[in-house]
Amino acid sequence: MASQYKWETIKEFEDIRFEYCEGVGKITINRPRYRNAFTPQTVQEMIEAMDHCRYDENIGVVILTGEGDKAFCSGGDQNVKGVGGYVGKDGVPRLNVLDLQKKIRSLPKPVVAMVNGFAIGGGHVLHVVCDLSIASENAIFGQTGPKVGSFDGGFGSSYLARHVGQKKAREIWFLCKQYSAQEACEMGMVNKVVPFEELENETMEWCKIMLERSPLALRMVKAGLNAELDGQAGIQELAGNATLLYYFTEEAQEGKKAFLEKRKPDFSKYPKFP
Ligand code: S0N
Repeated sequence: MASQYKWETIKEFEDIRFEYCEGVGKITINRPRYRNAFTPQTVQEMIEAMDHCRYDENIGVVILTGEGDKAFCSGGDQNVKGVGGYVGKDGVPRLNVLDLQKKIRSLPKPVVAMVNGFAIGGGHVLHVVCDLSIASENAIFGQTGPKVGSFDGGFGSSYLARHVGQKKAREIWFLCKQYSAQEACEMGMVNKVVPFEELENETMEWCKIMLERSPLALRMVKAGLNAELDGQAGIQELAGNATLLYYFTEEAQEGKKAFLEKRKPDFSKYPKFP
């Protein structure tokens, strides 16, 4: 896909490309030889890039995608799957993709899955946890767990069911069938389907619109939508955002000032809204 955007490398990695353009951070899984399957190292690199996106004030929206026109991501690399998880270069088995899922979910900025081919297994779960999914017409979606000796009973099941409903989520997991981009869109787990050549342009158009919106409003609404499903962890995030906003008020400043000035705080002048 020829890009009309001038992507600048933020940091060099082995398994991913991490780039920036016009307020957007783009993370591309760069293992096309394995249909962009992830190893513990790939995941670790994505975690580092997501963390960068969190702290970089120039980045307002993040795109997650895969290299080439064959796959977004085909899940865990079966070549390094050992007993107890995916074995990294250090010989330790891990399932660190769960940490990546949590990073995507709690990043206080929208994350868009730009699905350019197969989104399968743990790769399917990655698009599920992204805030929005834009797919090319050649994209194919599905879970393989019960066929290949794995499953994701966390976000990969419960959050998927929120998108497509319980019956359909069970079908996706129990039968391990593959679905076209159009079917995925009709099910409610993809926002838009476009020809492959238009995928990046369309995704960037969506990103540009979000970049024009209030970042705090986007942050709060993402936290609110997550909170309903994420129990105490979701409430913690939403409440943390409320605290952030409270810190901006004079009323909160008065509490701190009074402590430092060794006097009683005077909150009497602050409004008690109905
Ligand atoms: C993606 C598929 C459908 C593509 O088929 P296609 O186009 O016919 O290509 P192939 O010839 O099959 O593949 C080309 C080459 O790429 C290699 N390859 C493909 N996928 C993988 C992979 N996942 N790991 C390693 N190699 C892969 C092929 O082997 C082939 O190589 P050569 O040329 O040497 O033969 C098709 O490839 C496919 O079905 N792939 C496997 C999909 C799969 O089952 N993935 C693993 C699913 N499991 C997980 O992701 C585990 C993690 C997980 O589920 C989980 C568990 C708990 C909590 C969270 C998670 C989570 O991940 O979220």
